[in-house]
Amino acid sequence: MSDSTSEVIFHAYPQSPVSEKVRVVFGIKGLTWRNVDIPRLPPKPLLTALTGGYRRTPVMQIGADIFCDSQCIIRELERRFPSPTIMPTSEQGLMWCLSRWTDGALFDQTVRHILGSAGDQLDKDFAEDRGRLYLGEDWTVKLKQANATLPHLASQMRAPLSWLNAQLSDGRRFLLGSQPAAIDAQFYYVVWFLRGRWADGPSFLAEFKDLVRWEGNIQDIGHGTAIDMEPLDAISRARVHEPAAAAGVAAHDPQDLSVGQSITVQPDVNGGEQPVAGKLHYADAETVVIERFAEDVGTVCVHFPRFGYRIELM
Ligand SMILES: N[C@@H](CCC(=O)N[C@@H](CS)C(=O)NCC(=O)O)C(=O)O
Repeated sequence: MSDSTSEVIFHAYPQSPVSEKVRVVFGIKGLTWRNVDIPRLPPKPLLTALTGGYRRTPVMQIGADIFCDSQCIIRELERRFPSPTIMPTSEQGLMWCLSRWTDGALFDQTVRHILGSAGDQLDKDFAEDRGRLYLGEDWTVKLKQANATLPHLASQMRAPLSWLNAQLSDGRRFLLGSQPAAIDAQFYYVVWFLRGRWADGPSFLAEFKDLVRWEGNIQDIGHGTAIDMEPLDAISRARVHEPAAAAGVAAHDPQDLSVGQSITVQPDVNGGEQPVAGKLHYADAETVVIERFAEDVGTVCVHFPRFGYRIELM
């Protein structure tokens, strides 16, 4: 078990598909981690105290460093716990590019499919929150459209599933061969979401025999070892530590950023989300880190991916 400086604290709720992706990575790496349960719906004051306003799930904390977005979380896990690797082949660059598609277009399509198929059965508050977050201001119209075009949405899902099934049809255990990789987790969570939350998911997926075998192989990996933690203990943990993130801006920054600038960071989509404000601490092609101070958490560094996020100068 790691000490309190390096212990991985994971803020999530069990039904969250994006969190399932990270839990699979915990499993591949055989990690012991602390699980903080967060609410499924805002407000989430004990989470946003740490992030400065970012409300999505999951968030990872290590001491006073807060990692937002599974892209950033997975990269940090690979950096801190390189063995066993989640990049077992030489195609790392291509795998990161492909994962931007699984987490972007493919995940969005799955969300539309699942929300659309649930239609009027969705809890009102949940529909309002997720509708606005994922479908935009005219979410009620988009939800009705999705509900009216479910066979089309299923056809859009069937093509990538058939490609995955073909990839696995030589009997390999995982997408890249005998070793599980990040890309397995990055596809698996979408399939997990579809199977678990779309009433027709299990019968739809039954067509893809090798894919179903692969789902079993991923489930066998497990989630590592989770030990529950109280949200207030996570906040105290941040307060008693200093952030470990390095400071600096890598060369060729397209926004000409510099350390200490006042900036905001937010997902680059129209989700109605609160930007996170603070001082720029670090930026390179993949990552941006904001430093912020608040009474309850002290000084924290909040890490975001650069891809998919918008930085604005204040
Ligand atoms: N790009 C983000 C997406 C995160 C995301 O949209 N997560 C969903 C849950 S699986 C979410 O935040 N839903 C709203 C919420 O939990 O408040 C990531 O990879 O972490």
